[in-house]
Amino acid sequence: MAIRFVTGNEGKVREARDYLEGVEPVEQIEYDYTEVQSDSLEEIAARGAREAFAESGRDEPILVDDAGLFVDSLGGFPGPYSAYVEDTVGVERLWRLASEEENRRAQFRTVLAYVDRNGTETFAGSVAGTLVAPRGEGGFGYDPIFEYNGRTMAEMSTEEKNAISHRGRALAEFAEWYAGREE
Ligand code: ITT
Ligand code: NA
Repeated sequence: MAIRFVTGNEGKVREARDYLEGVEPVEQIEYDYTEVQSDSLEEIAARGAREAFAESGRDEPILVDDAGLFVDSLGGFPGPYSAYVEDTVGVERLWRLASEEENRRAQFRTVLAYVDRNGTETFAGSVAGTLVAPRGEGGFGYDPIFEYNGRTMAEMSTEEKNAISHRGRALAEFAEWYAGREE
């Protein structure tokens, strides 16, 4: 059964489709679930997915992805507030702020929440990298300033990014569980 991915972010959909090709079709739907004020990506994703599943009144599985960039020198900021910070401050200015610190380490983290009639499952993925001045045209969001093994995530194809990214790792966990689940 097609998985309905609740997100307004085309980049997330592209990555999920690329990863889950041959597993299950991914359909993007827009639903404005309540984004609870929480420091926990897990809680935000799980509550959003449950709400979307219940509100839809349909027996079709729902997937939600809540992600963030956690900058070491900024005490994990912007973390769960990454979308808000991208919209207000912007990626370039966040880089300038981080560049004033000697420690340029950061993590991307994501939690995928999957809900169907049997309940909720969550899958987390993270990747550590280094913040750099923006480079590359691919990816989305903070990808141009996040370097992993010499390349920014915006310098990688979708497949290359999925092979090492937070989302790719969470999708791998999800796909493994999904293949073995009992319906
Ligand atoms: P939805 O909530 O509609 O899924 P969103 O873009 O608002 O989309 P989040 O709430 O998860 O997503 O916000 C995460 C923020 O981190 C947002 O600014 C994204 O652009 C950014 N982000 C998430 N995953 C990323 C990735 O793989 N690479 C770069 N930036 C990413
Ligand atoms: Na969001």
